[in-house]
Amino acid sequence: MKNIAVMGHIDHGKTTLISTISRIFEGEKKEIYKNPETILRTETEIEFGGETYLFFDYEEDSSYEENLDGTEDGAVLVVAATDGPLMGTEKAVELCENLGIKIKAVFMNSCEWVDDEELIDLVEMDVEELLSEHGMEDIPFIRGSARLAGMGYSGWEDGIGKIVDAVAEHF
Ligand SMILES: Nc1nc2c(ncn2[C@@H]2O[C@H](COP(=O)(O)OP(=O)(O)OP(=O)(O)O)[C@@H](O)[C@H]2O)c(=O)[nH]1
Ligand SMILES: [Mg+2]
Repeated sequence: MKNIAVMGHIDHGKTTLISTISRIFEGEKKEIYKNPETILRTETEIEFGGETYLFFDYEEDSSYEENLDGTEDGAVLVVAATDGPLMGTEKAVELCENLGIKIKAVFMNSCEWVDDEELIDLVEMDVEELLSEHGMEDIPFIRGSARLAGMGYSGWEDGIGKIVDAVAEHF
């Protein structure tokens, strides 16, 4: 089993992406509660190419520092195309660098809100700059919409497949 942390700024769509991956790849989605009212972690286990992948995220920023230990097999960085990289994005990249977790793909989310592709180009350049400041190069960028893909809009489902492809590469 490969453990893949879904990371990024608050509200950039991490949990939505996990639900969508779960739906498209017929996974088993689970929520782990911190207390009766608060979800700590959402995860889904899927099969792809003869391997099992567990995608998971935490509900609060700080939980990543508390819960990741570097034994994870990779990460997906989620960045809302509408916002670009924010503080939580930077924290995620720093944590991956410090723990030696490889970011296997950057998912540019909420792209349905951005009509102009060139604006997404600019946001991607910001993310690339952030990654290269931390010595990370050549990470695939995938554009999409976790929400629309999750709702079954077929044009958007491809992006989700590309994330899983990128994660599965080079193991
Ligand atoms: N328009 C749009 N909204 C999205 C998309 N993906 C997620 N959202 C919305 O963005 C909000 C935050 O999504 P979450 O998946 O909860 O984000 P998160 O990163 O898990 O947030 P935290 O757990 O609080 O850090 C929700 O209202 C989602 O419905 C998308 O592709 N497009
Ligand atoms: Mg969440």
